[in-house]
Amino acid sequence: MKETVFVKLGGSAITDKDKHATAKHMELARIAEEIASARQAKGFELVVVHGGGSFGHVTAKKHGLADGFRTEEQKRGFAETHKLMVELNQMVCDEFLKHGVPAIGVPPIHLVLQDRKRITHFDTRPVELLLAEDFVPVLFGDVVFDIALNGSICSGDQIISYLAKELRPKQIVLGTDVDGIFTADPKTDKKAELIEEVTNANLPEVLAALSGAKTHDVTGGMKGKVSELIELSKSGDVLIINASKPGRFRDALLGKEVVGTRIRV
Ligand code: IP8
Repeated sequence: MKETVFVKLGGSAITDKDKHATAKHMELARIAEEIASARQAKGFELVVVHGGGSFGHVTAKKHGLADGFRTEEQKRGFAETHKLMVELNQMVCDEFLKHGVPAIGVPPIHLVLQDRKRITHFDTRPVELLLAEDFVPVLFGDVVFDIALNGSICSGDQIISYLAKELRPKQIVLGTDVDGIFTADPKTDKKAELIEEVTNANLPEVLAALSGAKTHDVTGGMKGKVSELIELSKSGDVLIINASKPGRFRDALLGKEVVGTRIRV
C-alpha cells in the first residue's frame, strides 16, 4: 500500500502578508515543483492543505468574522473571504497541474461543520475517493458553518489535524517562511533561537514563549498553530520547515535531514 504524506503550505510561504490578496507566484511555482518531483520519486499519496495569508485573514478580520456572523454586512464578508480563498486555491492547484500533479481543490465549507470554532463534523469521503484514484486533494483554511456562531473560520491546521486522525499519514511536512518554531519572533528578535524538537519535556516552555507573538491571523497566530500541531503530532511525525529556502521541501519529503522543528509529543 502506498504511504500517505500531508503537506501544509502556510499562508506566509505562499502569499505576501503585507499586500492584500497577493500571492508569491514565483515561490508557489518553485514549491509546487519541489513537491511534484518528490512525489514522482517516491510515489506517495499526497494531501495538500494551504493557509489563508493575505487572502483570508485580512478580509475575515475586517468583517469581524473571528466570532461568527450576524449582520448582512458580515455575511457579505463571509462570502468574500470564501471567494478569495477559492481564488488562492485555484492558483495553488494550477501550479501543481503545471508540474503534472492532478490537483483538485476541495473547499472545506461544503464538508465541515463547527461548534464554537471547533470541527464537529467533517465528511472526509471526497478526500478519500480522490486519493483512491491518485488525485491530489488540495484543501484550505476556509469559512464554514458553525452551530453556535452561525459561521466561523476553520484554519488549515485544524483541517490537517482532523484529516490526519482519519488517514494516519506517514509524514506531515509544514512549510512556512521561517526555519521552524523559535524561542521568539525570528523576524524581529535577533536572539531568537530555533527549537529543533518540541517534546512533552519542553512543551510548556515553548507555549509560554509564543504567547506574546503578534499576529494578524484570526485563527490564533503561532500559539494557536502550535497547539493545533501538538494535536496533529499524535497522528504522525510532524516537521516544520522553511519553504522559502530552495530545496528544503523536496529534501524533507525525500526523507533527508533538513533544518526545521520536529514535533514529537
Ligand atoms: O491560515 C485561515 O486559515 P489558516 C483561513 O490556516 C481564513 O489559519 C479564511 C482566514
